[in-house]
Amino acid sequence: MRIFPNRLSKDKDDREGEGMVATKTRAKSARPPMYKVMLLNDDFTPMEFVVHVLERFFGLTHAQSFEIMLTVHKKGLAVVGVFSFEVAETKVAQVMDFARRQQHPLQCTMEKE
Ligand code: TYC
Repeated sequence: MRIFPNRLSKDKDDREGEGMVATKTRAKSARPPMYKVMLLNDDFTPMEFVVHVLERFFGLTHAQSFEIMLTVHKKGLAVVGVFSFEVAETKVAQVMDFARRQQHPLQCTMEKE
C-alpha cells in the first residue's frame, strides 16, 4: 500500500480545534439549485383536465390554473412553479402518471433555473 507522507499529519494551517478558525474565502453555494416545472401544449388534452392538474398537484386556485393553462395553450409552454430538485421531480412524476392513466398526452418537464 502506498503511503503519502504529506497526508500523515495535518498541515500547519489546518489544525481546527487547536485555536484556529477556518478562514476559507471561497464562497460555498448557500442555495441549492432550483428547478422550473413546465407544462407543454398539445392538441388533445382537454383544457379542463389541465386546469384540474394545476389545482390538484400545484395547489393553485382555479383562476391561477385557468390563466396558466391558457398561457400554455397560446404560447406552447409555461412555467408552473420553481422548486427544489426533489419536489420538482415529484410534481413531474405525479402529473405524467396522472395524465398517462387518463390517456392524455399532456407533457410536464423540469429544467434547472
Ligand atoms: N391545447 C389544448 C386544447 O386545445 C389545451 C391544453 C392546454 C393542452 C395546456 C395542454 O398543457 C396544455 N385542448
